[in-house]
Amino acid sequence: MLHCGKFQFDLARPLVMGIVNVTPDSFSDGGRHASTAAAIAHAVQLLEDGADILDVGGESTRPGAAEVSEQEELDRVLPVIEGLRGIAVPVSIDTYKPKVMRAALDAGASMVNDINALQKDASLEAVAGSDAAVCLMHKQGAPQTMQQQPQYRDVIAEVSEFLHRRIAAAEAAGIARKRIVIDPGFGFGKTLAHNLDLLRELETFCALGVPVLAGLSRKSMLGAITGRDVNERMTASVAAALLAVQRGAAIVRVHDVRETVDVLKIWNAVNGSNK
Ligand code: YH5
Repeated sequence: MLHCGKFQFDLARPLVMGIVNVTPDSFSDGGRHASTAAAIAHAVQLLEDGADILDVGGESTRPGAAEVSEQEELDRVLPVIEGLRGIAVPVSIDTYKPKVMRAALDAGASMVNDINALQKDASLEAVAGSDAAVCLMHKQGAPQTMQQQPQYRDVIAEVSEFLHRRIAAAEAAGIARKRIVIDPGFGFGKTLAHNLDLLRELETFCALGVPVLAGLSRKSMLGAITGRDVNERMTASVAAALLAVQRGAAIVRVHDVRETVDVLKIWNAVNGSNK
């Protein structure tokens, strides 16, 4: 069971979280109508494609990406979240900034996707004071430098221990277990070998007793394996999503919602669900 504001999922079948990136406006008129409208239109398309959750983000956390100011991030995401108010699925806010979390929750978001796993007290408080769900993700290092030299004694044990501690911290802050999702954070301070270990052993994280989210879509590890550029990784991405679901993922975070939904329909059919 996952409790997400006014929404509830029984998790009888895997869920697809569609990625909605709000890119900076390239027009120089000072307005934001174009980027806001484009993001809302993309979100509506992903809904039509079968997304169960929409993850709205205003700052890229790809390796090496520049940080965005709090005001800039708010200016990007708030009009989109407001524009999606009343949509049929939960809207998730992809941010590690507590003020952006609060503003997004006030504007109607039902989930917080925090790559920093609520390690800031103000983030814990922002989520605790709502009835939203939260995704607690593992990363090693900061996005700017995390891919320089990722090192682990035992990647599975270390990520698992971290997520276990963050579940405990969230529960201690008043966030009920039924609101918590965990994520090993593919690509966030991990080599290809680490990422493959995490995917192979995903069931270890499922054993922590809360739903597991897997974000593999278009990531560099798929490029490293296939030799394909970021815009040619759809097939590899849906294969990776299916493997994650097969190993127990409850939610997959993807760009290619339509294709992933088709693949998971096959998985659902074979696994006896008729939804
Ligand atoms: C995630 O795994 N990832 S942002 C690099 C790419 C393609 C995509 C080089 N936010 C996750 O999607 N939140 C991001 O090509 C996330 N889990 C959760 N919970 C990075 C991303 C990407 C990076």
